[in-house]
This record gives sequence, structure tokens and C-alpha cells, in this order.
Amino acid sequence: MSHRKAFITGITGQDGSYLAELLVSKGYEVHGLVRRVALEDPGHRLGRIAHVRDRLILHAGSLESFPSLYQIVRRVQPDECYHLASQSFVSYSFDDEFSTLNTNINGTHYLLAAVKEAAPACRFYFAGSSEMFGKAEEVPQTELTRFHPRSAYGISKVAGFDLTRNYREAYGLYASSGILFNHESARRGYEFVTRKITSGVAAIVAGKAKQVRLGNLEARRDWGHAPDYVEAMWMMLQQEVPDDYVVATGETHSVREFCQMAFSLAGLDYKDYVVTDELLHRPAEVDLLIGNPAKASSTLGWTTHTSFEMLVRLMVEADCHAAGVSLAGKTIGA
Ligand code: NDP
Ligand code: GDR
Repeated sequence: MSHRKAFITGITGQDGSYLAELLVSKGYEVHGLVRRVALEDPGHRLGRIAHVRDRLILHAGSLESFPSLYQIVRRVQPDECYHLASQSFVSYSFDDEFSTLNTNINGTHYLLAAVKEAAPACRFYFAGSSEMFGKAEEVPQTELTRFHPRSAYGISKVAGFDLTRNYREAYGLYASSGILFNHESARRGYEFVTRKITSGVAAIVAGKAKQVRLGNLEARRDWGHAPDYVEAMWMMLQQEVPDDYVVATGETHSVREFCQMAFSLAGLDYKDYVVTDELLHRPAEVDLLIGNPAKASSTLGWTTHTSFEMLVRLMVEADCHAAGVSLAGKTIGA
């Protein structure tokens, strides 16, 4: 078993929770950054890590505060630092560009500076995003595709990516970025389109809702399963040399196709339930994303284990289970 120490920011989020599980299973001593309010309201805010909570060491701090990050890094002396915390909802970044840019850019900068000063041998992972490609200039996108972000969120991730590369080149920090395409799961936040659809299907089957209101149904994304993607993060930090990697399935589907599949699993026609709303369209949309994971596959040995249909099914089933209904509409246990 390993005695390595890992520090995860964003440990309460979708990816942080799966990564914490993975690292605990590998024998790491796992430390996590949480906001103070999370410790005050653990039932609500630590839900995704409740099942591994007793094997984690949580530290109160914030991306907004360099001293808080510096002190934690200095005390913990992690061998690996996974920087996942961010304002991650693209849509919200149009409503509040300033806080998205401040939190995501400064937070990444503070953490890089803290690691450089307080634990320079620590290996650093930055959660980059396919949103950096934005109005993508080629299909599929690779590590060499030029960035053209279309939101404050995308811009903040390009800045974080550049900061990470610069700390690697200027200060010799072991720092890698994953350029991860959309990845979903039963732990996905309800504001993201996949979970909005699958929780909507469950609510309709349970008789608690009549429709799902969505924006652009034609946007296309490369959707994978989050547990597969946190494996890639870990693999990146096990390489001899730090580098950047696209992590994706190499398949793309529209929001409409996601709806079609999710509703059909419950024996329903999405056209009877999905309502489109202009207000849910974004001021600048990212129309088509599809990644080429060839480098991650050949260098890391990474591969996805979950097909699009498996992903939709596991999310719909989990939401139906939580709503107390089976896919056939029967109450579980009835
Ligand atoms: P989530 O939105 O599920 O989690 C975000 C995490 O960041 C939460 O733990 C949240 O804490 C924390 N956080 C937000 N703001 C702050 C702050 N100011 N101080 C401290 N912590 C903060 O995101 P995901 O797990 O889906 O994504 C993880 C990372 O990967 C993000 O950086 C995201 O941008 C990026 N990414 C995600 C992809 C995806 O498809 N999921 C694809 C590509 C990149 P709290 O619980 O307190 O709110
Ligand atoms: P995205 O995910 O912006 O790709 O960012 P999201 O699920 O929010 O949107 C995907 C696409 O669906 C369209 N859409 C809607 N989206 C939402 N949220 N709600 C709706 O009602 C709706 N209707 C249509 C959107 O316009 C968009 O085209 C996610 C986040 O996890 C980021 O943090 C991450 O970096 C990227 O994935 C890769």
C-alpha cells in the first residue's frame, strides 16, 4: 500500500468525490479543501463524500484566500495536488463573469504559488476543460487544437491552463493539465443538462412533474462517465514527465439525442415532455465538441469503460431509484 499524501480541492464536487474514493482505495492519505460552511452543514454539503468521510482529512479554506491555501499545503506537504475546485457552471459564468474569473484564475494562481513555495516537489494537476476549445477550429479536438473560449468560464480555464504550463516551464514544477471533455454520473449537479434530463425523467415517471424545460437541443457534446475520468487524472501524475492530455470518448451526441435515449428508457417519447425555452439559450454557445483521446490512450494507457447508452441508463436508473420508481413506472417495493 502507498503512503503517499494527496490534496484535493473541490473534493465535495462530482469529480472530487470519485477521485477521493479512488485514492483512498490506492492507500493514499487523502486531504481535501472544503469551505467552512461545508463543515457547519455536513449533511447537506458533504453528501457526495459521506461514505468515505471517515477516511478523509478535511481542511477549511477557500480559493479566494492565498494564506488559507498556503498554510494547508505547508502543513500537509502533499505528494500530489489535484486542483478541481472552481465555479464550474458555464451558464452561470454569463451571469457573473467577474466572480467566475476571480475565483477560477486567482484560485489556480494562489494554489500554484502555494505549492511552489511550500511543497515544490508536489505533483500538480489542473482541471482544464474542453470549453477552452469553445468555437472549435478543428474536429476532433486534440492537445494541439487552438483555444477559442466562448464564456468567462472557458477564458478562466485557458488562463489556468497557461498558468499551470508556465509554472512547469518557468519554475520546474511538476504540473500537468487534463483537457477533460464533459463527464457525467449519478453524482452530477442538477443544473447540468444531463442530470436535468435524467432527474426530469424520474420526476415525470413518479408523477411529480409534467415537463422538462431546456435550452439548445442541437448542441453536441462528447459525454463520458466521471469515474473513468478521475482515473486519467491519477494516471497523469504517475508519468515521469508532466504533460497535458485530452480525455474524451471520441464520440459526440446532441442534447436532443440524450433526451431521446433517456426518455425512451422509461418508455416515453421526449417530444411529449421536453419544452424549449429561449431564456435557457446561452449568449455564446459551444456547438460541437468531440475529443481525440489518442495521446491519453497511447501514453497513459487510459480508455473509457462506459458507452453513451450505459451512461444514460445508469443516470436514469439512479434518479428513478432515488425517486422511488422503477423504469416501468412502478413504485419500488410495491
Ligand atoms: P462540481 O461543480 O461538481 O464541483 C466543484 C467543486 O469546487 C465543489 O467541491 C465546490 O465546493 C468547489 N468550489 C467552488 N468554488 C470554490 C471556492 N471558491 N473555494 C473552494 N472550493 C470551491 O465540478 P466537477 O466535479 O464536475 O468538476 C471538477 C473540475 O473539473 C472543475 O474545475 C470543472 O470546472 C472541471 N471540469 C469538469 C468537467 C465535467 O464535465 N464535470 C469537464 C472539464 C473540466 P462546494 O461544494 O463548497 O460548492
Ligand atoms: P457544459 O455543460 O456547459 O458543456 O459544461 P452543461 O450540461 O451545462 O451544458 C451542455 C450543453 O447543453 C445545452 N443545454 C443546457 N444546459 C443546461 N445546463 N441546462 C439546460 O437547460 C440546457 N439546455 C440545453 C447547453 O447550452 C450546452 O450546450 C460542462 C461543465 O461540467 C464544465 O465545468 C466543463 O468544463 C464542461 O462541461 C466540459
